Amino acid sequence: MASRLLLALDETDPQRAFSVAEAAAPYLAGIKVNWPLLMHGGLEMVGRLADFTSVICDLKVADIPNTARLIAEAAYGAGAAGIIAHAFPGAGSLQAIRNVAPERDLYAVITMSHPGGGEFFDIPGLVAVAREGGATGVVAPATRPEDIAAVRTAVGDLTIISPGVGAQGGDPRAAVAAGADLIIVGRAIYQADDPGSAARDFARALGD
Ligand code: BMP
Repeated sequence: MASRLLLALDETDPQRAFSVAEAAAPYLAGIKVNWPLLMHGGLEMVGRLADFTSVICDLKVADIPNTARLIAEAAYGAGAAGIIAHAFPGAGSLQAIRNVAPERDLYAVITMSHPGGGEFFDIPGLVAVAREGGATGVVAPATRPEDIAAVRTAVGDLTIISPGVGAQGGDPRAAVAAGADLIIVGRAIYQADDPGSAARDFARALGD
């Protein structure tokens, strides 16, 4: 069975990021990189990490369509298999990203995992934007499985990726039971004494 685990590689030391990626890669469906690593290691990190597994650029793009397109050209051009964008700027901004690389992935954030992170997010409305904008998947919080279930009902068969497991306290199995396809884990893996075994344990707990 394929892994359901995505590593959120928010490690800020590029060398350490590579060693974590190498150790964890056999247990992963992919690596998600966010601003902290990209700001320290540069966009070239994407292509280098893609040697281990597929890389999703979590840029949380939230801009007008033209700027969203320019960001997407840079990230897909660097080798990203997917990009994460906010849904709230609307379907036009998502479509601008999608049009850059229609064969790759685009994930839209529907609601967020931190305390209060659901306050200003309208789940059915943002799922409709994600679908109209051509998203291939959505982001929904493992800290609130009831929100994942609501997203699953609205989103049909799009992929749901769920952060909030480990350091934020979400239960990975409850998230999968509620409808998540892939679970995102960051600190609980890259800050572990042995990131390879931590990744293996999460992957196994998810049934892999
Ligand atoms: P950690 O497992 O260390 O809490 O990391 C979670 C990762 O998922 C971080 O990169 C964070 O920015 C991201 N994330 C999140 O935690 N909640 C959301 O709602 C959306 C995210 O992208």
